[in-house]
Amino acid sequence: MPRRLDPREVREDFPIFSDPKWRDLIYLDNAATTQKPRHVIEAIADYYSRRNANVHRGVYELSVEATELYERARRKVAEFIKARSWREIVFTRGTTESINLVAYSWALRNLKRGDKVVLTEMEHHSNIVPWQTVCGLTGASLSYIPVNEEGYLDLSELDKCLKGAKLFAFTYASNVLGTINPVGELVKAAREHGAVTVIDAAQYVPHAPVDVAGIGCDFLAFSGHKMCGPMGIGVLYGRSELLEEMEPFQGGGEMIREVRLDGSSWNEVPWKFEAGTPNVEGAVGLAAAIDYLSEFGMDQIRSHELRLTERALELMAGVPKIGLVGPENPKDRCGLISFTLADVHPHDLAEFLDAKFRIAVRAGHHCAMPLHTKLGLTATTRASFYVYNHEGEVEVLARALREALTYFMVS
Ligand code: 7TS
Repeated sequence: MPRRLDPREVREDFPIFSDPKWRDLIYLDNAATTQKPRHVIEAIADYYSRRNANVHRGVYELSVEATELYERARRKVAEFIKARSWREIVFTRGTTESINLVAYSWALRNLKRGDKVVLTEMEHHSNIVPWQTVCGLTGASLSYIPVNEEGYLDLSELDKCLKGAKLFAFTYASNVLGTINPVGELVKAAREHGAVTVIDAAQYVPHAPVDVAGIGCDFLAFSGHKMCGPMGIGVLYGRSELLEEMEPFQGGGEMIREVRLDGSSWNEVPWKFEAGTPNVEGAVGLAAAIDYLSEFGMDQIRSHELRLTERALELMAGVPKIGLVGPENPKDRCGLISFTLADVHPHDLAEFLDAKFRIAVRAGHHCAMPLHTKLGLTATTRASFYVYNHEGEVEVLARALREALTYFMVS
């Protein structure tokens, strides 16, 4: 039986919320990073207190134990996203590094002048810039699936857009619009055109069940720190066949089988892609985070966030002069809402919410400048939810926004 998700009880699992300074904090910046439960913090402390050694090299018991912890974490991740094998899981520093790995190890070596890379207009910079760099180096061209007025991808010309594409990279869920994209349909279309697919799942894996084998994508990236895990650890899922044929991303220790003065050969997948001493603490913390989220089950987490999003959209829609961004239907969104309020600058609004109501939200372009340009905005304010947020907090947010109108003398 999964543990019942009562957000007020969940909050007690997170030491930061019992710190006297932050007890009344309404933390609504979960799309940037989440807070960490005791379970994760203790797993990391335990690793350094009782298990710390370098991995894959020692023959002594402590190193063998550390290696087991690291590799067990990999198996847990594989199970969590339903990969066919743990060999398809590469540990990285985060989503950004995972995407760069594909850009440099796959795209740089497989693209040539005249080839086509397709992205969407709703991408985070980390799913734009690496492709711009690789296209610049190879002479491949870059095009974008447009976003429509309602905040969805305009798929009316999907087939035309994908014609001749070698690679199609897109986000599972937008960190600004909240839109959840129909990834199954996108992968299917890409496969029909023979394009390799890369999914940026930074805003989805933490919030709902994911089945990479079912989706059929070639690559999928996410970060540990957005799902209760520590910073500096992330995952690249890669389909075995592709990982096998790819060249390494970085060179150094760990990723080699043999080094001679006249050349080297590579270790097996996935270690071929993990040069140097890995982030063992990060992997251990990520495994603890998966255990923690699995207590509730990802279906329950999704339902909880959907309820909160529905309530927030309903309350926020009633605030005068608010401009809500993204799909109207909460079911098509992950648990985040970006908005504008009259002509109040998002940074001023975020400061007001923090100073007067202890509400932490993000303000700015959220590393999605092209999307903001498309929306005709320079910045938005964003509230994003997780397991410890409850309806009472959403109600305070809506009230605070009304008060902001008075404070900033919006007539
Ligand atoms: N892709 C998406 C969709 C994201 O939202 C983010 C981080 C990244 C990639 C990069 O993840 P990283 O862990 O490698 O940094 N997004 C945000 C955000 O929305 N606010 O702060 C970070």
